[in-house]
Amino acid sequence: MNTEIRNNWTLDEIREIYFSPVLELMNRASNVHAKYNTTGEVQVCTLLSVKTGGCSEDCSYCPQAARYNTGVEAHKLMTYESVINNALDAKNGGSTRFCMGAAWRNVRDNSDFDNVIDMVKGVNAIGLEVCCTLGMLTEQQAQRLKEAGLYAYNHNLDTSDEHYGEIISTRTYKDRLETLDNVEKAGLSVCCGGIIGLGETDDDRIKLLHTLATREQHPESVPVNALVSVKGTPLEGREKVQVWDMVRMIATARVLMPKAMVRLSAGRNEMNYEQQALCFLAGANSIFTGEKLLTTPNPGFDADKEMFALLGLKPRESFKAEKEKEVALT
Ligand code: SAM
Ligand code: DTB
Ligand code: SF4
Repeated sequence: MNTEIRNNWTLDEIREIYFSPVLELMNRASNVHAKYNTTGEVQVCTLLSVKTGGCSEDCSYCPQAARYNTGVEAHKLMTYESVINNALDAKNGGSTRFCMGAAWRNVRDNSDFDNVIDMVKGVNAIGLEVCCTLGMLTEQQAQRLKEAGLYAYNHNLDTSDEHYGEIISTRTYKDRLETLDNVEKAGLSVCCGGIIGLGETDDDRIKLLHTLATREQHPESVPVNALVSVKGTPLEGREKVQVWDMVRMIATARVLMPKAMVRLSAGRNEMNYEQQALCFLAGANSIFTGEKLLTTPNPGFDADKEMFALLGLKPRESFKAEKEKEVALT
């Protein structure tokens, strides 16, 4: 089996992988995972919404868009102290990556951004890998985040270019791709994935994976989210994503992007341990833990500790990729 790292996948090749019988697909993904990564090792990340609600965008899945009545109130940016306290709790709970999210369309060069820069410095000083997801960015803003010690930037493409307009009208796919380029130019790791359950076809999922897997550099991490269908959003009442769809998406991502951290992201609250185990077998090696994602419920540290013990999973240490690079150079 050919398991070299490739950036020239064709849509047909991806279709063949995606549509293969699910157990064969899982087996293939497991083999790729074992070749490139430490199986059974899972990165534990914590999310914190540092600026919640009141967003001007119209992302139809999002409880934080100001135009939908979802019950999520708009808040100001959190204080430095409370962010640092949350980061310390996350570290004590076993997290190694801390991701700060803001309900912004894009970053502006104002005092809020100055404060986020300080938060990045503070969380970095605690020894956590720091990630931010703040909306669209210029190259200069990405550079400032990098200088402050940011490790990764999350910016999802969500779905295919073709389906994007059905989900969001206030920005384009091209806008998202530009931010990803700016993030890369600043030397930050890219965290980029999508959501399933948005009414997309299998081909939309395949096209999203194609866009990610044919980037010159595969994203360092690829979050696979199942839609959390929130009351008041246009996607309220959507059918729950089937676990086999998650498995297919995760396994295909693993085969295409062998070294990426494939993150079993939103949707875990509706999954039992057995279903999550299938996702780990399919090559997922990262989760968000803590009782909340940004605004919706998520399994807490204790439930995840129990699952780790039950499945024999081990949390991945922080900055592991960097440490391995250093060892290789000495
Ligand atoms: N405002 C920034 C942006 O849109 O890039 C950052 C925060 S935004 C909430 C981060 C990501 O969360 C979105 O790109 C989307 O992929 C995911 N997300 C938001 N609402 C979701 C939901 N209801 N279900 C699953 N994923 C969701
Ligand atoms: C990602 O791909 N999923 C996370 C993180 N990146 C920022 C966010 C999920 C949000 C789910 C809805 C909510 O909690 O508001
Ligand atoms: Fe705003 Fe981000 Fe939510 Fe879209 S996903 S409405 S940009 S917070």
